[in-house]
Amino acid sequence: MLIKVPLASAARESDVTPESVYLSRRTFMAAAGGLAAMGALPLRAEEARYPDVESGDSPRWFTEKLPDVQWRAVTAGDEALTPFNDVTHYNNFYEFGTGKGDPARYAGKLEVEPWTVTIDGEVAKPGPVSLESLVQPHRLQERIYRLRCVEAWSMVIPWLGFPLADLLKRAEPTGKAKYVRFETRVAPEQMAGVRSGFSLIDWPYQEGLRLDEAMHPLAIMAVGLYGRELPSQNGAPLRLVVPWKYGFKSIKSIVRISLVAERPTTTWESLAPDEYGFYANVNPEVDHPRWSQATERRLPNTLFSPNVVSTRMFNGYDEVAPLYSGLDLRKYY
Ligand SMILES: Nc1nc2c(c(=O)[nH]1)N[C@H]1C(S)=C(S)[C@@H](COP(=O)(O)O)O[C@H]1N2
Ligand SMILES: [Mo]
Repeated sequence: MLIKVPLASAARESDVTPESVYLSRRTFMAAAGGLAAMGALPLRAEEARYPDVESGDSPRWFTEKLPDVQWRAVTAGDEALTPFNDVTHYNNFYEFGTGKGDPARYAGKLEVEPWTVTIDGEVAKPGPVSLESLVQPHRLQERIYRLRCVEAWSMVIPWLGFPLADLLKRAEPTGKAKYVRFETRVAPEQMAGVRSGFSLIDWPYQEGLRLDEAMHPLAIMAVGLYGRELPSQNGAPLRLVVPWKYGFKSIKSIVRISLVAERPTTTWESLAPDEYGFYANVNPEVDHPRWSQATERRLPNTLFSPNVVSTRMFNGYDEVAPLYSGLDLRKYY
Protein backbone atom coordinates (compact mmCIF):
# COMPACT_ATOMS: atom_id res chain seq x y z
CA MET A 1 0.00 0.00 0.00
CA LEU A 2 2.72 2.47 0.92
CA ILE A 3 5.33 3.53 -1.57
CA LYS A 4 8.82 2.32 -0.84
CA VAL A 5 10.32 5.58 0.41
CA PRO A 6 9.27 6.14 4.01
CA LEU A 7 7.29 9.35 4.13
CA ALA A 8 6.57 11.26 7.31
CA SER A 9 3.29 12.35 5.77
CA ALA A 10 2.16 8.89 4.71
CA ALA A 11 -0.23 6.95 6.82
CA ARG A 12 1.08 4.18 9.00
CA GLU A 13 -0.28 0.78 8.06
CA SER A 14 -2.64 0.93 11.05
CA ASP A 15 -4.17 4.19 9.81
CA VAL A 16 -5.24 2.74 6.51
CA THR A 17 -8.94 2.13 6.33
CA PRO A 18 -9.80 -1.46 5.50
CA GLU A 19 -11.00 -1.90 1.95
CA SER A 20 -14.51 -2.86 3.02
CA VAL A 21 -14.95 0.42 4.89
CA TYR A 22 -13.26 2.47 2.21
CA LEU A 23 -15.62 1.29 -0.47
CA SER A 24 -19.03 2.62 0.28
CA ARG A 25 -21.07 -0.02 2.01
CA ARG A 26 -23.69 0.12 -0.71
CA THR A 27 -21.23 -0.53 -3.51
CA PHE A 28 -19.41 -3.14 -1.55
CA MET A 29 -22.60 -5.10 -0.96
CA ALA A 30 -23.68 -4.68 -4.55
CA ALA A 31 -20.32 -5.84 -5.81
CA ALA A 32 -20.22 -8.87 -3.55
CA GLY A 33 -23.82 -9.87 -4.30
CA GLY A 34 -23.72 -8.94 -7.95
CA LEU A 35 -20.61 -10.91 -8.70
CA ALA A 36 -22.02 -14.04 -7.13
CA ALA A 37 -25.41 -13.74 -8.80
CA MET A 38 -24.43 -12.71 -12.32
CA GLY A 39 -21.07 -14.31 -12.81
CA ALA A 40 -18.02 -12.08 -12.95
CA LEU A 41 -19.09 -8.67 -14.13
CA PRO A 42 -16.62 -6.57 -12.22
CA LEU A 43 -17.49 -3.03 -11.38
CA ARG A 44 -15.29 -0.55 -13.14
CA ALA A 45 -12.53 0.27 -10.70
CA GLU A 46 -13.45 3.94 -10.47
CA GLU A 47 -17.08 3.12 -9.72
CA ALA A 48 -16.04 0.78 -6.95
CA ARG A 49 -13.83 3.43 -5.42
CA TYR A 50 -15.96 6.54 -5.61
CA PRO A 51 -19.53 5.54 -6.40
CA ASP A 52 -20.86 9.09 -6.29
CA VAL A 53 -18.32 10.52 -8.69
CA GLU A 54 -19.44 10.91 -12.27
CA SER A 55 -17.11 8.97 -14.50
CA GLY A 56 -15.70 10.93 -17.37
CA ASP A 57 -15.45 9.98 -20.99
CA SER A 58 -12.27 8.03 -20.26
CA PRO A 59 -9.89 7.53 -23.13
CA ARG A 60 -8.78 3.96 -23.66
CA TRP A 61 -5.19 4.45 -22.47
CA PHE A 62 -6.65 5.57 -19.15
CA THR A 63 -9.19 2.78 -18.71
CA GLU A 64 -6.50 0.22 -19.43
CA LYS A 65 -4.42 1.57 -16.55
CA LEU A 66 -7.16 1.30 -13.93
CA PRO A 67 -6.97 -2.40 -12.99
CA ASP A 68 -3.34 -1.95 -12.04
CA VAL A 69 -3.66 1.23 -9.96
CA GLN A 70 -1.85 1.22 -6.64
CA TRP A 71 -4.69 2.72 -4.61
CA ARG A 72 -3.85 4.91 -1.61
CA ALA A 73 -0.10 4.78 -2.22
CA VAL A 74 0.07 7.96 -0.13
CA THR A 75 -2.74 9.21 2.08
CA ALA A 76 -3.33 12.36 4.11
CA GLY A 77 -3.86 10.47 7.36
CA ASP A 78 -7.38 10.95 8.65
CA GLU A 79 -8.03 14.23 6.83
CA ALA A 80 -11.31 14.17 4.95
CA LEU A 81 -11.25 14.35 1.17
CA THR A 82 -12.62 17.57 -0.29
CA PRO A 83 -15.82 16.56 -2.11
CA PHE A 84 -15.53 16.00 -5.86
CA ASN A 85 -17.91 18.84 -6.54
CA ASP A 86 -15.67 21.38 -4.77
CA VAL A 87 -12.49 19.97 -6.32
CA THR A 88 -14.01 20.47 -9.76
CA HIS A 89 -15.95 23.72 -9.28
CA TYR A 90 -13.59 25.94 -7.31
CA ASN A 91 -10.54 26.25 -9.52
CA ASN A 92 -7.76 28.50 -10.69
CA PHE A 93 -7.07 28.10 -14.39
CA TYR A 94 -6.66 31.61 -15.77
CA GLU A 95 -6.61 30.43 -19.38
CA PHE A 96 -10.37 30.05 -18.91
CA GLY A 97 -11.03 33.17 -16.83
CA THR A 98 -10.18 34.50 -13.39
CA GLY A 99 -13.42 33.51 -11.60
CA LYS A 100 -13.33 30.35 -9.50
CA GLY A 101 -16.28 28.99 -11.48
CA ASP A 102 -14.90 29.85 -14.92
CA PRO A 103 -12.75 26.73 -15.40
CA ALA A 104 -15.69 24.39 -14.68
CA ARG A 105 -17.82 26.41 -17.08
CA TYR A 106 -15.38 26.80 -19.96
CA ALA A 107 -12.50 24.32 -19.74
CA GLY A 108 -14.59 21.57 -21.35
CA LYS A 109 -13.83 23.35 -24.63
CA LEU A 110 -10.22 22.28 -24.45
CA GLU A 111 -9.54 19.49 -26.92
CA VAL A 112 -7.36 16.97 -25.12
CA GLU A 113 -7.22 14.27 -27.80
CA PRO A 114 -4.81 13.90 -29.44
CA TRP A 115 -2.31 15.42 -27.00
CA THR A 116 1.42 15.66 -27.57
CA VAL A 117 4.09 16.56 -25.04
CA THR A 118 7.49 17.79 -26.18
CA ILE A 119 10.45 16.89 -24.03
CA ASP A 120 13.53 18.90 -24.91
CA GLY A 121 16.64 20.71 -23.74
CA GLU A 122 19.38 18.97 -21.79
CA VAL A 123 18.27 15.37 -22.34
CA ALA A 124 19.72 12.43 -24.24
CA LYS A 125 16.25 11.42 -25.45
CA PRO A 126 14.31 14.48 -26.57
CA GLY A 127 11.26 14.42 -28.74
CA PRO A 128 7.56 14.86 -29.11
CA VAL A 129 5.64 12.04 -27.53
CA SER A 130 1.94 11.25 -27.54
CA LEU A 131 0.23 11.30 -24.17
CA GLU A 132 -0.51 7.56 -24.46
CA SER A 133 3.12 6.62 -24.92
CA LEU A 134 4.24 9.07 -22.26
CA VAL A 135 2.00 7.44 -19.65
CA GLN A 136 2.26 3.85 -20.93
CA PRO A 137 5.42 2.75 -19.03
CA HIS A 138 4.12 4.01 -15.69
CA ARG A 139 1.93 2.30 -13.16
CA LEU A 140 -0.60 4.76 -11.77
CA GLN A 141 -0.70 5.46 -8.07
CA GLU A 142 -3.33 7.19 -6.02
CA ARG A 143 -1.78 10.01 -3.99
CA ILE A 144 -4.04 11.78 -1.53
CA TYR A 145 -2.42 15.18 -1.12
CA ARG A 146 -3.26 18.47 0.50
CA LEU A 147 -3.30 21.32 -2.04
CA ARG A 148 -2.56 24.74 -0.49
CA CYS A 149 -3.24 27.75 -2.69
CA VAL A 150 -1.23 30.91 -2.06
CA GLU A 151 -4.64 32.62 -1.64
CA ALA A 152 -4.99 30.77 1.70
CA TRP A 153 -7.55 28.12 0.85
CA SER A 154 -6.85 24.40 0.68
CA MET A 155 -8.27 21.06 -0.34
CA VAL A 156 -7.47 17.36 0.03
CA ILE A 157 -7.46 15.68 -3.37
CA PRO A 158 -7.03 12.02 -4.37
CA TRP A 159 -4.85 12.29 -7.47
CA LEU A 160 -3.94 9.52 -9.90
CA GLY A 161 -0.48 9.83 -11.33
CA PHE A 162 3.11 8.71 -11.31
CA PRO A 163 6.39 10.17 -10.06
CA LEU A 164 7.79 12.99 -12.17
CA ALA A 165 11.24 11.51 -11.44
CA ASP A 166 10.35 8.37 -13.42
CA LEU A 167 9.40 10.44 -16.46
CA LEU A 168 12.55 12.56 -16.24
CA LYS A 169 14.83 9.53 -15.88
CA ARG A 170 13.42 8.05 -19.08
CA ALA A 171 14.45 11.21 -20.93
CA GLU A 172 17.99 10.89 -19.52
CA PRO A 173 18.92 14.40 -18.33
CA THR A 174 22.49 15.42 -19.21
CA GLY A 175 24.98 16.76 -16.65
CA LYS A 176 24.03 20.30 -17.67
CA ALA A 177 20.39 19.95 -16.63
CA LYS A 178 19.79 21.91 -13.42
CA TYR A 179 16.14 22.92 -13.68
CA VAL A 180 12.93 21.66 -15.25
CA ARG A 181 10.64 24.06 -17.04
CA PHE A 182 6.99 23.30 -17.82
CA GLU A 183 4.66 24.98 -20.26
CA THR A 184 0.86 24.91 -20.60
CA ARG A 185 -0.89 24.68 -23.95
CA VAL A 186 -2.01 27.93 -25.55
CA ALA A 187 -5.14 27.58 -27.67
CA PRO A 188 -6.79 31.01 -27.84
CA GLU A 189 -9.78 29.72 -29.80
CA GLN A 190 -10.53 27.32 -26.94
CA MET A 191 -9.42 29.55 -24.06
CA ALA A 192 -11.52 32.60 -23.33
CA GLY A 193 -9.05 33.85 -20.72
CA VAL A 194 -6.23 33.89 -23.25
CA ARG A 195 -8.39 35.63 -25.86
CA SER A 196 -9.76 38.29 -23.55
CA GLY A 197 -6.65 40.46 -23.42
CA PHE A 198 -7.66 41.42 -19.87
CA SER A 199 -5.09 39.20 -18.34
CA LEU A 200 -1.62 40.44 -17.55
CA ILE A 201 -0.24 36.97 -18.06
CA ASP A 202 2.20 36.52 -20.89
CA TRP A 203 1.04 33.12 -22.19
CA PRO A 204 1.97 30.32 -22.09
CA TYR A 205 1.69 29.76 -18.33
CA GLN A 206 5.13 28.56 -17.26
CA GLU A 207 6.47 26.92 -14.17
CA GLY A 208 9.74 25.45 -13.01
CA LEU A 209 11.49 23.39 -10.39
CA ARG A 210 15.09 22.79 -9.46
CA LEU A 211 16.06 19.36 -10.79
CA ASP A 212 16.47 17.89 -7.29
CA GLU A 213 13.01 19.16 -6.32
CA ALA A 214 11.58 17.64 -9.49
CA MET A 215 13.22 14.31 -8.65
CA HIS A 216 11.70 14.19 -5.17
CA PRO A 217 9.35 11.20 -4.89
CA LEU A 218 6.44 13.40 -3.75
CA ALA A 219 6.37 15.36 -7.04
CA ILE A 220 3.98 13.71 -9.49
CA MET A 221 2.49 14.05 -12.92
CA ALA A 222 -1.26 13.60 -12.51
CA VAL A 223 -3.61 12.21 -15.15
CA GLY A 224 -6.62 11.65 -12.93
CA LEU A 225 -8.40 12.34 -9.67
CA TYR A 226 -11.15 10.60 -7.69
CA GLY A 227 -10.51 7.37 -9.62
CA ARG A 228 -11.27 8.91 -13.04
CA GLU A 229 -9.37 10.88 -15.63
CA LEU A 230 -8.63 14.53 -14.93
CA PRO A 231 -11.55 16.87 -15.52
CA SER A 232 -10.49 19.64 -17.92
CA GLN A 233 -10.78 22.30 -15.23
CA ASN A 234 -8.18 20.45 -13.16
CA GLY A 235 -5.64 20.47 -15.97
CA ALA A 236 -6.44 17.62 -18.33
CA PRO A 237 -4.87 15.59 -19.64
CA LEU A 238 -1.56 16.01 -17.78
CA ARG A 239 -0.58 18.31 -14.92
CA LEU A 240 2.08 18.67 -12.29
CA VAL A 241 1.34 18.25 -8.58
CA VAL A 242 3.97 19.45 -6.08
CA PRO A 243 2.18 19.19 -2.73
CA TRP A 244 4.69 21.06 -0.54
CA LYS A 245 4.50 24.19 -2.71
CA TYR A 246 1.74 26.74 -3.26
CA GLY A 247 -0.79 25.58 -5.82
CA PHE A 248 0.40 27.88 -8.60
CA LYS A 249 3.52 25.72 -9.03
CA SER A 250 1.27 22.78 -10.01
CA ILE A 251 0.93 23.73 -13.65
CA LYS A 252 -1.94 22.35 -15.73
CA SER A 253 -2.43 20.97 -19.24
CA ILE A 254 1.28 20.57 -19.95
CA VAL A 255 2.60 20.43 -23.52
CA ARG A 256 6.33 21.01 -22.97
CA ILE A 257 8.85 19.79 -20.41
CA SER A 258 12.35 21.24 -20.84
CA LEU A 259 15.48 20.35 -18.95
CA VAL A 260 17.53 23.54 -18.70
CA ALA A 261 20.76 24.87 -17.21
CA GLU A 262 19.41 28.21 -15.99
CA ARG A 263 16.55 28.95 -13.63
CA PRO A 264 13.47 29.44 -15.80
CA THR A 265 11.15 32.41 -15.73
CA THR A 266 7.87 31.47 -14.14
CA THR A 267 4.50 33.10 -14.64
CA TRP A 268 3.59 34.42 -11.19
CA GLU A 269 7.11 35.34 -10.22
CA SER A 270 7.47 37.45 -13.33
CA LEU A 271 4.11 39.17 -12.71
CA ALA A 272 4.75 40.07 -9.07
CA PRO A 273 8.17 39.02 -7.78
CA ASP A 274 7.58 40.59 -4.33
CA GLU A 275 4.50 38.45 -3.85
CA TYR A 276 5.30 35.15 -5.54
CA GLY A 277 8.73 33.57 -5.45
CA PHE A 278 10.31 30.89 -7.58
CA TYR A 279 10.41 28.44 -4.66
CA ALA A 280 6.90 29.09 -3.35
CA ASN A 281 7.26 26.53 -0.57
CA VAL A 282 4.25 26.58 1.74
CA ASN A 283 5.48 28.49 4.79
CA PRO A 284 3.22 29.76 7.60
CA GLU A 285 6.01 32.05 8.82
CA VAL A 286 6.45 34.02 5.63
CA ASP A 287 3.36 36.09 4.96
CA HIS A 288 2.19 37.25 1.58
CA PRO A 289 2.65 41.07 1.51
CA ARG A 290 -1.14 41.45 1.53
CA TRP A 291 -2.29 38.63 3.84
CA SER A 292 -1.15 36.13 6.44
CA GLN A 293 -0.11 32.62 5.44
CA ALA A 294 -0.42 31.25 8.98
CA THR A 295 -3.85 29.71 8.42
CA GLU A 296 -5.95 28.45 5.55
CA ARG A 297 -9.62 27.88 4.72
CA ARG A 298 -10.10 24.18 4.17
CA LEU A 299 -12.81 23.58 1.60
CA PRO A 300 -15.71 23.00 1.76
CA ASN A 301 -16.42 25.96 3.99
CA THR A 302 -19.14 28.52 4.44
CA LEU A 303 -19.49 31.90 6.07
CA PHE A 304 -20.96 30.20 9.13
CA SER A 305 -18.53 27.32 9.16
CA PRO A 306 -15.25 28.83 7.97
CA ASN A 307 -13.21 25.68 8.66
CA VAL A 308 -9.94 27.49 9.26
CA VAL A 309 -6.93 25.28 9.97
CA SER A 310 -3.28 26.06 10.71
CA THR A 311 -0.95 26.05 7.74
CA ARG A 312 2.00 23.71 8.14
CA MET A 313 5.60 24.19 7.03
CA PHE A 314 5.99 22.57 3.61
CA ASN A 315 2.25 21.92 3.80
CA GLY A 316 3.03 19.12 6.26
CA TYR A 317 5.45 17.33 3.93
CA ASP A 318 8.46 17.57 6.26
CA GLU A 319 10.46 15.03 4.28
CA VAL A 320 11.31 17.69 1.69
CA ALA A 321 13.17 19.85 4.24
CA PRO A 322 16.64 18.47 3.31
CA LEU A 323 16.17 19.96 -0.19
CA TYR A 324 16.42 23.40 1.40
CA SER A 325 19.03 22.95 4.11
CA GLY A 326 21.19 26.06 4.23
CA LEU A 327 18.72 28.11 2.21
CA ASP A 328 17.18 31.19 3.86
CA LEU A 329 13.49 30.53 3.25
CA ARG A 330 12.58 34.15 4.03
CA LYS A 331 14.79 35.33 1.23
CA TYR A 332 14.01 32.46 -1.13
CA TYR A 333 10.24 32.42 -0.66
N1 LIG B 1 -1.90 26.57 -16.67
C1 LIG B 1 -2.29 26.91 -15.44
N2 LIG B 1 -1.97 26.12 -14.39
C2 LIG B 1 -2.37 26.44 -13.14
C3 LIG B 1 -3.09 27.65 -12.89
C4 LIG B 1 -3.42 28.46 -14.03
O1 LIG B 1 -4.06 29.52 -13.92
N3 LIG B 1 -3.02 28.05 -15.27
N4 LIG B 1 -3.46 27.98 -11.61
C5 LIG B 1 -2.64 27.41 -10.51
C6 LIG B 1 -3.19 27.67 -9.19
S1 LIG B 1 -3.07 29.24 -8.62
C7 LIG B 1 -3.70 26.66 -8.41
S2 LIG B 1 -4.17 26.97 -6.80
C8 LIG B 1 -3.90 25.29 -8.93
C9 LIG B 1 -5.35 24.88 -8.76
O2 LIG B 1 -5.54 23.54 -9.13
P1 LIG B 1 -7.02 22.91 -9.11
O3 LIG B 1 -7.92 23.85 -9.84
O4 LIG B 1 -6.91 21.58 -9.75
O5 LIG B 1 -7.40 22.81 -7.65
O6 LIG B 1 -3.56 25.19 -10.31
C10 LIG B 1 -2.41 25.91 -10.71
N5 LIG B 1 -2.08 25.62 -12.09
MO1 LIG C 1 -3.35 29.08 -6.34
